[in-house]
Amino acid sequence: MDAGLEKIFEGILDGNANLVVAEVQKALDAGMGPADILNQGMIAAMGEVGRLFEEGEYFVPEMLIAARAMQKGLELLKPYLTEADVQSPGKVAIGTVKGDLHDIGKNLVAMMLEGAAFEVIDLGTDVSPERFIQAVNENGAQIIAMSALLTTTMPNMKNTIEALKEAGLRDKVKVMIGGAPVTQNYADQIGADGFAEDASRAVAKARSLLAA
Ligand code: B1M
Repeated sequence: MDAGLEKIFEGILDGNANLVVAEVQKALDAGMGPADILNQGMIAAMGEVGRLFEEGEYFVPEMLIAARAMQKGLELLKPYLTEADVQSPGKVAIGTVKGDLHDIGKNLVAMMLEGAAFEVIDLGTDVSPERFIQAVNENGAQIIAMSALLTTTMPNMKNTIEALKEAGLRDKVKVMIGGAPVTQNYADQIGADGFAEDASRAVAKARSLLAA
């Protein structure tokens, strides 16, 4: 791995936000592509954090400070992931489903959607089906985008789709889902309109859902 990327990777593992910000800036100044910094440095590091947690070497506090360091790096990267002068393809309400507090992946998807000129309503984490419904009724969201990182919270994606049906809104809005444990198969099972494996595919999926 490139030495700068290695420092970003290690900085996230150590939860050293200052180091991550400094090294992301250095990498950008050196002309490295933002997608490489993101994928090879930052997302790879969060994968390693997950592995260390599974092996009992990291506990929740270590995961938390690693996540904070990642968020700081992402803030710096955000403007570099934006496409200029593109007309808005539509409005997306995004949130992590009820019971789930993981927001790095969700923030990344929101960031990439904004970068592609979508109007994004970020509902945050622990979002109830009722809150998603409100975003359709009151904010005119055309896509509901749900993220889940826990197998125990994935059923709340299905619950939200059921709630949209009960509210008579299912035909008025597209539903897109994603998150580490989520699969295309699960999306088909619960009747979601789309699934995306990562943030850049999420942008392509959102575009195609609105074009359909
Ligand atoms: Co948590 N956690 N965590 N955690 N955490 C996982 C998810 C876990 C897999 C770790 C592990 O065991 N290896 C595990 C879940 C196991 C399971 O469900 N089977 C786990 C657990 C168990 C827990 C707790 C229960 C721990 C505890 O308290 N005992 C607890 C739950 C709290 C809760 O939510 N109620 C918990 C807490 C936390 C922290 C708060 C400490 C922290 C989150 C901080 C934050 O988000 N602000 C945290 C973290 C950091 C992780 C890991 C290490 C990293 C997640 C991450 O940010 N990845 C994670 C391990 C792992 O995933 N390897 C883990 C980087 C991010 C960029 O990827 O979110 O997958 P990801 O997003 C990707 C794609 O999935 C996709 O795009 C992104 C990439 O481009 N994507 C979408 C995401 N959403 C999308 C939506 C779309 C489309 C694509 O369309 C709408």
